[in-house]
This record gives sequence, structure tokens and C-alpha cells, in this order.
Amino acid sequence: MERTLVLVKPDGVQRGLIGEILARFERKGLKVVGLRLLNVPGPLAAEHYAVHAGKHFYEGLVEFITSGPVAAVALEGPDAIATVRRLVGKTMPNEADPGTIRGDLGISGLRNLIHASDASDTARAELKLWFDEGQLLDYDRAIDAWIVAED
Ligand code: 3AN
Repeated sequence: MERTLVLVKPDGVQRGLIGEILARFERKGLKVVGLRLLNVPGPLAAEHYAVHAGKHFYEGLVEFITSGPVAAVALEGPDAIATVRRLVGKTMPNEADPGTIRGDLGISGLRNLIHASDASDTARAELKLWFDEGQLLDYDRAIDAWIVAED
């Protein structure tokens, strides 16, 4: 079982696509184990994109991710990191295959709707950055609690 981080970026939130995007992950069989809607503070954006610091598009990335509300989503499932990346599609929406989120819903470079962790070390670090310990649901325990509640 793996966990990964997805951000629905300000373009996705503003276009009312949180539900559409989450539905694709849920229908695939991934479980939502964490969910936050927030305006991203500058330091959080800088840390999230630290790997791109110095690149020509870094300032634009930080500016964009702090420009409006973002939905941060923690997803869990077998091979979740690679599975989510496949569902998301290539970085540039004009190159992303039809059937992927970016291929179906995006049109231009910087506005590519979504961020998804790209490897297990980045997934671990990003989940820690966006969620406090205890904010991620443990479904095994939750299901135990539901069963108890039904008795
Ligand atoms: P991905 O989001 O597909 O993992 P990364 O990690 O290479 O792509 O890039 C992070 C973000 O930086 C992308 N989501 C995209 O918004 C932006 N980006 C990447 N490459 C470029 C580029 N050449 N010009 C402008 N923006 C870029």
C-alpha cells in the first residue's frame, strides 16, 4: 500500500473541477485519506517547489499556487504514486493523452490543474509538508469504528 499527494491547483478549484478530479481517483479505487482546502502561504509554496528553485519558471509556479485556494488530497492504494501519475498525464496539457486528467481538462503549460508526487521519497516529504500527523485517516481503524457504531 502506498500514499501520495495530489494538489488541485487554483485553476482546478476556480473551474469547479475538484469533484471531477477526485471522482477519477475514487473510481479507480484509490482511497481519499486526507483532504484540505487552503490558501497556500508563501513559505509553504516555496518549500513545495524548492526542487525547482532557480529554474526560469519557479517564480511563476509559486505565484500561481498562491493565487487562490488549493485542494490538498492524500490518496492511498496499491502502487498509488505511479497510478496517480498515469491518471494525471504528461506535464503539458497539450501533450497529455486523452483519458488523462490533464489531457481531458487542461489546455496550457502552467495551468495544468494538478500536482502529483513523482516518487516515494517526494510523496513522503510532500505528505508531511501538507498534512499534520493525525490528519490522515487510517481506514482500518475507521472501519473498526463504523462496525462498533453499528452494533
Ligand atoms: P509534473 O507536475 O508533471 O510533475 P514537473 O514536476 O516537472 O511536472 O514540474 C512542476 C510544475 O512546473 C509543472 N506542473 C508545471 O506547472 C511547471 N513546469 C514544468 N516545466 C515547465 C516549463 N518548461 N515551463 C513552465 N512551467 C513548467
